[in-house]
Amino acid sequence: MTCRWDPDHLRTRFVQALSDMYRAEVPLYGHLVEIVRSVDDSVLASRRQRPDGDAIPVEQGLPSRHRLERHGAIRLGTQHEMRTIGRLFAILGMHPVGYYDLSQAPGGGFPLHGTAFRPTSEDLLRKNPFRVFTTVLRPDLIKSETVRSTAQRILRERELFSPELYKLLDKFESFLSAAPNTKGHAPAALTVQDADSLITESLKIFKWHSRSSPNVTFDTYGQLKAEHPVVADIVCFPSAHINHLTPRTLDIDAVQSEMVRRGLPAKERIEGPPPGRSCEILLRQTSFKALEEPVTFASSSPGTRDSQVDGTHTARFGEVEQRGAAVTLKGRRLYDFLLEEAALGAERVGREMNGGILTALFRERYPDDWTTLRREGLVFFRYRVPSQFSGTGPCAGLKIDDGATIKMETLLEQGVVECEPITYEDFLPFSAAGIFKSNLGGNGLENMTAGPAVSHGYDDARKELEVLLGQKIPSEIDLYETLQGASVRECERHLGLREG
Ligand code: OOG
Ligand code: NI
Repeated sequence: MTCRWDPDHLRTRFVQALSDMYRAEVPLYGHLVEIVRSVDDSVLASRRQRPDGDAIPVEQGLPSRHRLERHGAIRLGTQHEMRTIGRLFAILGMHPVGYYDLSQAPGGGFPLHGTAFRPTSEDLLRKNPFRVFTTVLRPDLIKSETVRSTAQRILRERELFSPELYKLLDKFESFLSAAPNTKGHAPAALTVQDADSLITESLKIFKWHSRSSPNVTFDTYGQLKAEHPVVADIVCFPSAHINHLTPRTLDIDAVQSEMVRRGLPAKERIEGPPPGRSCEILLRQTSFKALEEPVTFASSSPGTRDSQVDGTHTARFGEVEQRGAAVTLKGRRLYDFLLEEAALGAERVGREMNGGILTALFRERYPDDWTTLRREGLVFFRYRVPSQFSGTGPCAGLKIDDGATIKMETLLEQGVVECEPITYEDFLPFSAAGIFKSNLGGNGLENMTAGPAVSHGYDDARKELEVLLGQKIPSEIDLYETLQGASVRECERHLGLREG
């Protein structure tokens, strides 16, 4: 049977399969999902309304957008692995957006480049916003030369992808390039079986193996871990195990308390903006900490009869996120500045950054009503003309906020245009470093606190990842800017201000 070509449908199937696999592998994650559902049900019951359209079912038979997991994370070892993952994710409608420089985290950085593979258009995000925070090893940042060459040798011998997967990537890609205008109908060559196999073969890449790669002994694991736990995690296993999945919640503070109440090993603090704001911005995240799981390693003396050693590895956890509005560059700089101030304040009094300092700083410095956030250009908005005003424009040929003739503020005051904040769909480097830190533990990572998001060398590092990937990585802020701009143009058209 031929199959309907639909990356969104494939992405949804992929997330569901990944979620089922992860829940079976890490039962505690299933527990977290239950907590999120019960918290969200209570929030919805008390609000008696639907959150930004998210609780509306996407398609019959599919779970609502809100119920779908929002993101997962993987850590890769080589350029080949990164490029091949890029090919797979493109078929699922996910493309690299944003660069996260994880090498600059104060108190101990990570030898990693980071980006998020995600849907880029509003339409595709609405259908299923799933994204994967993807990091790749930067061997040049591994300090020990011996560890660097050992890591590179092991990775050269690793094959993450099955021969079937390579064939399927070729097949889907040739369909994509050969028949871009088939309006959803694949040529006979692309079958339902192909789509099923793509999911099955993909899951193999992200599956957990409780056995190290055959060429990794217990001692080698120890050496790599002593250099940096993330190096051991990336290099020593035969798969790129998914290390967490993350549902979105409507009340992350309630999820955090519930995790503690039920005895889950919750992370100490919620990453991101402080609690208690009326206007949620960016992203708040927390997790239960990674589990220590049994792993079998090859012994250091191959050839002996008992050539296996039982050990453990700590990598996999469960996370939860609460999303707010996307902020402009100005809004982001203010956020970064206040986070840094809070970290410095905490340092001065010799404590870890705690919620109190951050809350106080934000209360004082970060506006907390939508009108001020909009007027000060701190948050991105989507503008629209309510249907009763559509086509009523008296001033054909004019543009909003251009030449000061028609002000968006005036249109908003008159109710001719409405607006709503655009949801932030990306990640935060401070928060990501905090998540990494609490899930890798040990080895000099303890002192890590927040630091500047845009570090020295940020542009060079981003370019390095672009070369490695073989494609440009758009900035997330540019994408929101484009989205906001397109909504303003659309308003102009509806009001008859512009041709088109
Ligand atoms: C990725 C950690 C970052 C997030 O949500 O910020 C992350 C990892 O642990 O590999 O997922
Ligand atoms: Ni995450």
